[in-house]
Amino acid sequence: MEKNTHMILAMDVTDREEALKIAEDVQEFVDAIKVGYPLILATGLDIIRDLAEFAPVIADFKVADIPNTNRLICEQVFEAGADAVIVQGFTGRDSLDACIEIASEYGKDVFVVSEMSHPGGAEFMQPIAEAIAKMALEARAFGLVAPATRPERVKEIRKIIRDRLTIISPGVGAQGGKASDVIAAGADWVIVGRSIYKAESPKEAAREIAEEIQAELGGKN
Ligand code: O7E
Repeated sequence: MEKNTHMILAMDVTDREEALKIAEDVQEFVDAIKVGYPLILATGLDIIRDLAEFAPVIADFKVADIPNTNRLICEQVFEAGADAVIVQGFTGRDSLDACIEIASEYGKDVFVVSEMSHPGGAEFMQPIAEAIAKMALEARAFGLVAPATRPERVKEIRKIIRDRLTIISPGVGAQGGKASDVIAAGADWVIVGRSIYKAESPKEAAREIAEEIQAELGGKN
């Protein structure tokens, strides 16, 4: 995945035409589009290939099963045209290995969720986030998902993985996180959903966040 704009759009709309229109409008400001259950359940798996015309697609299925089932899910995801898949880390090393094995067969990437961005993410996931980060590092995942709502946690995760894995960070805008803060804390990409797709002009909203990120980086990317 290229790192130009440092932004990923979370496309959680449930209408195919709306999704395609937004993708076309904002493509210059995003490095990837994340799709998950809302859009795929509403429109079907083909939406992955349709959106891949505009940007690489990350399939957010938060895969969390036994190794064999994980393998079967990841095969379907990559056959459908996704460039990366998001998986949970709490199911353990064997389950993660199964996803990474299939991803490497297809030449694709795996992101592992360490700690989620909503308040409840601090209840059960935060205490195990560092262990998940270490496991993802050892298993050679491509990256981790860490919360933009808690930039200090992104910093902690960055210390563990150093520059060997990437970090994608949801929670900017609607959940209260600020793009420049989380980029400064060490995230490679912020994930933004509602602040873009619900804006009167998704394109202008995306432009504004992209400019905020570039100002933070000051040409460092
Ligand atoms: O709050 P929004 O509208 O900007 O959307 C955020 C998106 O990121 C949404 O799709 C949500 O499901 C996802 N997300 C979180 O908000 N918090 C998390 O901890 C994890 C995710 C997620 O996508 O996990 C994989 C990246």
